[in-house]
Amino acid sequence: MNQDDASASPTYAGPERILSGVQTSGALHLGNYLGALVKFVRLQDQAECLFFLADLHAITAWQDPELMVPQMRQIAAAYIASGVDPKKAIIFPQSAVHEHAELAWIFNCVARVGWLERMTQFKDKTGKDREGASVGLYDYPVLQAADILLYKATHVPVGEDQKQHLELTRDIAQKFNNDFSAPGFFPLVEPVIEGPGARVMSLRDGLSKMSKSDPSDQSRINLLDDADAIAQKIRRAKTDPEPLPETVEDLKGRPEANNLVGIYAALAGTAKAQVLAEFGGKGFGIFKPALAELTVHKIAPIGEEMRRLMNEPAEMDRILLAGVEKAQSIAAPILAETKRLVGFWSPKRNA
Ligand code: AQP
Repeated sequence: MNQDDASASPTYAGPERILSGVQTSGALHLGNYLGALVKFVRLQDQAECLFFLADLHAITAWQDPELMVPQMRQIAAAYIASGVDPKKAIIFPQSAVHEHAELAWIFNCVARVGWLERMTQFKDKTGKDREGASVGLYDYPVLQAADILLYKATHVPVGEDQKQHLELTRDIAQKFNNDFSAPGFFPLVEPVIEGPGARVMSLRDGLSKMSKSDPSDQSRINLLDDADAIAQKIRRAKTDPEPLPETVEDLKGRPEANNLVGIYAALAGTAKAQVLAEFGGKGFGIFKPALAELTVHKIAPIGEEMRRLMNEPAEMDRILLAGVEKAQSIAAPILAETKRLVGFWSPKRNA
């Protein structure tokens, strides 16, 4: 990343800052790892990074109160076990920084209902039960905009499914800047979405996203799966009867093959074409064991390290508390300035 990347917002003159988060709504899977966590690790050396634990987002669907803290610590453990270094990046639970919810309310009054009506993730997640969904689930992308703009983040590493939400964040920033005559106050955020891990699909259906909420555990590789479970899920992954093609073009119309080749490429840090140069013409009887070996090699140690960290809650909480303090020191002045622009009373200013 270089300074030119910030040119998406020509009048924003602040520093580059990277922010992302993962919902604390269940065990993380390979899609979260490849779509988000590996990018966190890469980006932590390039700019100031904030990686939060999205517990306010998690409660848009029912969460057992007893499990909220263990689930949050589990996601923090996943960040650290994947290579996020708390000395380099700020890691914190979203709900511990109250400014997120406060800015979200202001943005609720900036965003338009028509914008939210177009969000496809809400439609995908609610299906036919729109009436029974929480208002929070509908409003989720506005809270996401607040998460990002509270820190004036310029870049957000996410999977492809979040692209539309980031466009909404840009719309909110632009409308706020215009409405309150504050050009460049909020930056126009850039998504960081690239590579074969940007959209990992279910192991049972190459047309559906790998997801925590899929009722079938066989559809995903969890970061806490042990080596045997990982190998077994890959062995049982849905495929077609043809051998792998020689070219990426020929993966079209073969969603399961395309997904497995994409997973291999993402884990190996290479391109699909490279994978096909090695495995093109070979059957899944050869490819699946190679993929299983690579996945076990990359993922099983992360699960082991997560288990170790989850057994050290005091150490985890020390990291999280330090993260909250750092996050709040950035967020509080930005929220105060936002409130001043909106015209709210402040004891310091209006005395
Ligand atoms: N299948 C995926 N492929 C690539 N990236 C993915 N992400 C999620 N699924 C995939 C990315 O992981 C980050 C954290 O996601 P999240 O947990 O905050 O929300 P989500 O996108 O709703 O994740 P899930 O697993 O699909 O959860 P449920 O089932 O609860 O909806 C994001 O960067 C996301 O892009």
